[in-house]
Amino acid sequence: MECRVLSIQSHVVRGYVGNKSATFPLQVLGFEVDSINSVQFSNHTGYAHWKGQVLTAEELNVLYEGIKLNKVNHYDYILTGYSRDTSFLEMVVDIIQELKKANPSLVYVCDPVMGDHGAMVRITFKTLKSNVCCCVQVMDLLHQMGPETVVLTSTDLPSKHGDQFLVALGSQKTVKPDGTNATQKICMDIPKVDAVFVGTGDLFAAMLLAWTHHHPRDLKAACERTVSVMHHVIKRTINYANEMAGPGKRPSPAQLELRMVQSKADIENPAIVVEARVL
Ligand code: PLP
Ligand code: PXL
Repeated sequence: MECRVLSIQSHVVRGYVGNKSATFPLQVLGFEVDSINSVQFSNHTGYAHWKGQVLTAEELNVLYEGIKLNKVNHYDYILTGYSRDTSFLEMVVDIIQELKKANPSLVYVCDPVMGDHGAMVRITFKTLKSNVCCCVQVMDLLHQMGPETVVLTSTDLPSKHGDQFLVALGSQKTVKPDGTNATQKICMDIPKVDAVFVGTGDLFAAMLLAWTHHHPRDLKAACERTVSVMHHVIKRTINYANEMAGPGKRPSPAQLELRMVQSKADIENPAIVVEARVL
């Protein structure tokens, strides 16, 4: 069965963030990807210079109207990431509501890009993220707001393997055959890599979409595959970046662009390198 994703994210000419980070890996895994570019920039904003254009809410609506007039507005998934303004997000909400009418089983995969929010949110969130009970409560609260699956990609929880590991948590609500609810909560210790990558959050969201599609009732399996893809791509990227930078030098943003094309085989069939624990 064909599976079609509408991905509304950034486009960059050079490098891999937003749609550039999501489209290729989803296509490699067999998904049809229709992409709307919320911005078109020369490169991501972590470089010394960046230039480009921003799609307005009205322009987004025009593109959607075209899709709708041709009656091809049938999607299985919608994926959104980094967005710059409220009116654009409000238009995204309108589109999701229309798409849900066309396909009630549409799944919305939302990357809220929490790290980019204001200092107040970040301070509050940092406190919450360092306590496992708080994290579990946050995930339950998010479930109550609608999402069946919640993943916290980077917490400040201490790992039992030491400070070289990042702890990620996930929670999935499913309905059992007898009609009652079940929740699977999982925890992962991910080896840290000492560099700042950009576009990894976008790749994570795309891979979570793909692997929850293939393992719809098994968050453990979906997260293990997602995190393993991340690990292989990041390892390949840091090895290449360090080689390009030379001994003792820190790689530049250009050298740290994700090695996406080179990671095709790992995306298709990731060797599992991180095992998730069921809580
Ligand atoms: N942390 C910070 C400080 C950020 O600015 C961002 C995104 O821009 C993130 C985290 C992204 O989080 P993740 O990639 O875990 O979704
Ligand atoms: O990965 C998030 C992202 C998305 N879009 C643009 C960005 C970034 C991160 O820097 O610059 C344009």
